[in-house]
Order: sequence, then C-alpha cells, then structure tokens
Amino acid sequence: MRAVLKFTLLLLAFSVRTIFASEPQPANPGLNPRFTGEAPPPQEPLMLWYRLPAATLTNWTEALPVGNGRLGAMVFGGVERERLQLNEDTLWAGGPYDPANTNALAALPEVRRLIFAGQYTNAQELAGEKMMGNPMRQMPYETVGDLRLAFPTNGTIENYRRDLNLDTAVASVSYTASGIHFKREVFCSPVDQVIVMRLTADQPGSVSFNVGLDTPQMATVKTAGANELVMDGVNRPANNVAGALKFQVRVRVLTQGGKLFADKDEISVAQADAATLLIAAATSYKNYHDVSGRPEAIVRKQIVDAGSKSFDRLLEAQVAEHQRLFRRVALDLGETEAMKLPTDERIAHFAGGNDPQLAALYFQFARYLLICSSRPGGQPANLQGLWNESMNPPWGSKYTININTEMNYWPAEPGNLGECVEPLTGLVMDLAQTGARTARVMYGARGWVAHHNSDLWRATAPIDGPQYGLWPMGGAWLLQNLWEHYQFTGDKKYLKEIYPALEGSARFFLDTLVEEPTHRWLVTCPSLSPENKHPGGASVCAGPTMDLEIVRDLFSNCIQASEILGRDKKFRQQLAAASTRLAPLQIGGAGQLQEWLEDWDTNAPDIHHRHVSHLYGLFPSSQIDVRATPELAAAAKRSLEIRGDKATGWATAWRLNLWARLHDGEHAYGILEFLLSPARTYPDLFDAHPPFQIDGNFGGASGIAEMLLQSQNGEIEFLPALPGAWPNGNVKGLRARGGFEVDVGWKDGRLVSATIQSLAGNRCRLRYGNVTRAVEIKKGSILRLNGQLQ
Ligand code: FUC
Repeated sequence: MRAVLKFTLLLLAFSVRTIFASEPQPANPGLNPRFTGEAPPPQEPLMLWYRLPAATLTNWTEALPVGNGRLGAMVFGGVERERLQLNEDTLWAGGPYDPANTNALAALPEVRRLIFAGQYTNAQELAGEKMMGNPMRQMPYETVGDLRLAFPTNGTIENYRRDLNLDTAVASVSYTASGIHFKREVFCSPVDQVIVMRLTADQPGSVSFNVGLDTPQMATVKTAGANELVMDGVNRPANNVAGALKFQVRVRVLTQGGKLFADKDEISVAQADAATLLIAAATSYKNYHDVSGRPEAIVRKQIVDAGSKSFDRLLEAQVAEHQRLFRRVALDLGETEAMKLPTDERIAHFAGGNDPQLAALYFQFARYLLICSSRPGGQPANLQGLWNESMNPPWGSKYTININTEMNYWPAEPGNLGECVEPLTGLVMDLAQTGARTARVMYGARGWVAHHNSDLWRATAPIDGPQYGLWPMGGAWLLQNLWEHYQFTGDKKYLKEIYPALEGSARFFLDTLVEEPTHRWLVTCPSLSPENKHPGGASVCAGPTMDLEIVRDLFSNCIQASEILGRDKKFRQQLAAASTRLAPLQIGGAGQLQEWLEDWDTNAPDIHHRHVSHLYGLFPSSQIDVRATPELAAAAKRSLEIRGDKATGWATAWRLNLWARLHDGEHAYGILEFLLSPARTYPDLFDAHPPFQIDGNFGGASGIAEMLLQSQNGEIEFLPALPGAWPNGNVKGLRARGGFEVDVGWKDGRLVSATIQSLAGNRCRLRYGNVTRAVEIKKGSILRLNGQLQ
C-alpha cells in the first residue's frame, strides 16, 4: 500500500504533460549553475560532444541526429527532461496529385516569341499566368512529433557530457546526480527498424521517469496494454491537396526491476535498475500513387520483433551494419590539442586555428549523415536530410533540384557510399513517370521533364513563380548523379536500369530545344539561370549556359550508354547531330565564363549571387578542366572571383569544390574555414544556409575529397589541391571513377604513398603534379606506389 502511494506521489510530481505545458523554460540553461565539474573529452576521435544539454530543449540545431535512412530522431540530452524529436521519411503533407497545367502548351509559342524579342518581363509575366503548376507550391515534409521524458532530478549535475559517436552511430548522455551516475544511449537501427533508447544508472533502483508523446499533427495519443504508447494520426492537407496518409507511432517500455504504470496517455517507470524504450513509426505511403499501406501492422511487427531481442543484440546488429558502410573510409589530417575541446568551441576556433581534425570530423559527419538519411528502400535525403521539427519547414524541406538534392549526393561516390544513391535512383525513376505527363501536357513533348523542385508525390511542374520554377533541367541534372554512379562502379546492370530515364530525358530535349535567331544555335527556351535575374529585368531567358552544359552531358551520357548497351543506334546519331548545334561556352568582356547567351554578367543586378550555375561545367561536370580547356578554366576562375567567396551554406560548399577543381588548395581552404565557422555551421555541425539545410554538409565533404583526390577526364590525380594547413596525413578508401579504391599518404605537403585497388579491371592513368603514369591493374588486384608513382 505504501509503495503504491509513494509511486502515485512520484507520478504527480513529474507528470510529463504538466511539466511541458506549464513550466517556464529557463532562458539559458547553458548558464545553469547547477552544472558542475568537467567531463573528460571522449577517447574516440570521431565524436561530437558537449558539456551542456541542447539549450531549453528548443534549440534544435544543438541536438544530435540519429537515423536509419527512414526513421530518425534529434536527441537533446536534457537532464530533468529529455526530448527526442522524431521523423519518418514518408510523412509529408498531401496525397497523390498531378500538377501539370493544361494551359501551358497554348502559351508556349508566345512565351518563346517574347523572349527572343527581348521582352523578358512580359514573357515572365505570361509564363506566370499560364505555365505554372497547379497548385503553385508543393507539399512540405513534416515532423512526426516528440517523445518526451521527465526525470525526478534534484540538486547538482556533475560531469555532464552528451555526445554522438559517428563510428557506432550512438548518441549518449551521461552525468552524476546525487552520487548516482546516469547514462542514456540512443540509436536508430537500420536492421530492426526501431529507435532504441537505453536508460541505466550505476546503482540499482535509480531509474525513474515518465514518458509521453507530443505532436502538432492531427493525432491522438493513448497507452495500450501495460507498457505501450500509441500515437495514431493522419497527415495534413496543403495547397488544396487533401491529406491521404495515416501514420502510427508505437513506443514499448521495457524495464528491469522497479514498477511500471500506464496512465491514459503516459507511462511511468519508478525505481527500475534499467529501462529500454523501443520506438517505431510508419505511414501508409507505399509509393507516389499508392497510399494503402498499413502502419499499425508495420509498427506492431517491428516492436514485437525488436522486443524479442536483448538491448545488446539490437546494439550489436546496428553497429555492425553502420560500420559496414562507415568504416570504408578513414581520413587523418593530423591531431592537435584542439581535439580536447567540445565540438561547439572547436567550430568557433577553426578559422585561423590549428585544428585539422575538425575538418576530418566534418567530412566523416557528412558520411554519417548520408548513411543515416539515405539507405536503400527509403526516400532520398531532402533539404534537411531526414531531420525536421516543423510542420512548415523552410522551403518545405523538399527536393530542390536546381542544386540542393544533387549536392546532397556529391560525396556519395568518392566517399565510398554508392549504396546510399539507391533512394535517389528511385526518385529519378519515379520522376521519369510523372514527368512524362508534364512533358506531354505542358510542352507537347515526348520523354519527361522535371523543373526546380519535387516532393514525396514526385511533382514535376514549375512552382513558386516563373522566376524560380520555369527551369526544365532538374531531371536532367539528377541524371548526372546517376551517371556518376555508373562512372564510379562500372555497373552495367545499373546502367541498363537507368537507361530509359536517360533516353526519355534526352528525347524531351530533342523535342523542345529551339533555334535562337542570331547564331541559329540550339537552346532551351523558356528557361533561366537558376534564380538569377539578368539585366533584362527577369530571370526567364533562352539558353542559359548551365542548361547547355547539362544537355551536353546528358546527350553524351546517353550516346555512351546506348553504345555500351548496344541499342538505339539511330537515336544516338540524332543526339550526336543535335549536340554539335548546341550554343557553345562563351567568354565575356570581363574575361568571365558567360552565364547567359549574352554577355550580361557584370550588368546583372546581383553579381554576387549565391548560385554559380554556369560553373556546373567545372564542377560537378568536367567539361571545363584546368588542363584540357585552360582558357575556359581561367574564365571560370574569373567568374568565381567576381561572384566572391561569401555565400549561403550550400553556395559556399559549391565554391569550395570549384576552387579544388581549379587546383587552388589555399583558396579552397579559406572557403572551408568560412564554411566551418559559426556563420555557416551550427553547434551540432549541421550546415547553416542559414537556416539549417543539409546540402552544405554534403557539399563540404565533397569539397574536402576533391582537395585530396580527383578522377575526372580519365586521370586519377593525387592531392590536386592540398592546402598548407594539412602538411601530413592520409586517406584510405576513397573511390575514383573507373572502379578504383584509393589510399593516399603525404608528408611535408608531398605525396609519399598511394595504393590503388581495381574493382572493375579498367585501365587508368595516374597523376601527381606533372608526373603521370598509365597502369593496368587486374580486377581485384592492388598496386602500391611511392611518391614518384613508382
Ligand atoms: C534554392 C536556393 C535557396 C535555398 C532553396 C532551398 O532556391 O536558391 O538558397 O537553398 O533552394
């Protein structure tokens, strides 16, 4: 009886609901005097760590991400209260819809006429009226809600530390309170498809907490049986598209010792020795036109299956699966005393400091994020990867495909994470379906088209306004990422799978390219150079440089693919003929690479614009190259100088890659210093556009790889842009085009060793500075070289 009374009092004392509903939040618990002592820095170098919780449980960019590609959480690490903000990658607003605008085709000739007559603002206005998708905006990606815990903690907190171990993918919180050492570990298993949270203490009977679920979604929360919480909900409508998804979250609470009590919508644990929470979430999304899945059946099974395994078994399986991918690449840029500082302090001191390992950590963090947000079978990494606390996140946290989604996948191949491209391949194959209708209805064209954005429902029509949306190149650019997957792997089966999408996209351009009146070059029209206004008072124009670069790559890839696969000879010839008629790259009066057909660059309203679209030819493409096309490379450099280094997160990351391709290691490093400063990196290492956008993380990692190894244009080049800040180091396991795995070691700024393993048996040419060497390595064999490539 007394025990029951005590237990009830305990429940009243720290009900999750009461605490979260009414307790005022301290303005800055970072200064909370109750935290004392200094937890030691972690031994493991690949750790993010902090001496305080994420402030007030609201400062989301201080929380630490875990994820299994589909399901994810942000872990805040609070002491009296803990928050796990939850995501599931198919919980978006809306339902299946078709945004193609049936008025577009009739307006197309007039829009083109106005553009060629130089009446750009009129063209843009008409396109705005007749050529935009319906609705004009796409569906946002949404949060699932939060798992909330409340703990009966009193007194001083000693030696607090929270961290994220990139090597095991486990987030931990540990501290001592009232002489008891508490520990929490959280991971999200790709094997068992649940988030697992383990709560332990070094003295028996010390683990007590209440747990509940919160959500801004249209959902109900209740307990089920003695130890489960269930949230049932439906997604929201958006932009006149009805919500069509159901979802369920199920939490099972397992205890060792102590007592467990299920209230209406909360579960309480008192005086347990340890507890494990299993969290599962699923929606009814099957694919972009089928929402008939059964979330309840899915999460029930996941919870039952995971519940039959011990915590150690769950942990072991997830660590093994994570390390299978994560451990393929090791990067050592040198270690210094700075490593002993918490991660947020290191970010503040990176620029001008001596902390090369932070760059290595940043590189590996991006690989971690890709593994955690883009696994086979799931959705591709969106603008925030997988992690989003809002119902209305910036830019809908969608797939912006005029740079951002492509950038997300730049580190995938060099970073030896080719499998993580699978969700992107899936997206593109879907867009080839939905985009076929957009091509037919809006352009009267065969093949398929996608404009500058897409969402869970694979929408492909122009959105947001013609100055952003009227850009028919998104699908074609995404195909370049898929082509790179083939370049790095040589996987013919994959090439065969993506060939219809390549062929369909090329066919769209054969049908829609038009002759511009002055030179009779073939150009896209209407289009724009992503989001950049030209001096004609609009963005809309004909034949921006980037479009022609993308079409040139697309046609060339399609020609090669059809040769390799032995098909479509006649089509190949058509593509070759059209290729020679595309408008060429042009150098303008300021010595710059022209962004448009006309030499407008230095008269454009924003010469420092964040997008550097015309430099696509230098990176990610390799049409412009310091050795093969030195004049164009010099012009690209001039364009970059005019644009300047300071830009948003992803735009900074793009500049980093471009300077690496120009083989200017010092300039590239200066840009990395800006990217890794508090202006562009949050305390949890997430990229700051600002606001948070994950592309800068991925683009940054790609840039670091480009500084150490490049493999475009038939050569594998060692240390093409090594900065003075990294005199000694080595990298193991990077991938190069042609199917190679490469290790590189350097000392005093000079190459000392290289190891090349051939995965496909292709020939290759190696380069270090001016020394080159052609080699043949049998498939599966390894070649070891010294600094002279001998
Ligand atoms: C493009 C960029 C913005 C932002 C958005 C998601 O529109 O121009 O900077 O990254 O995508």
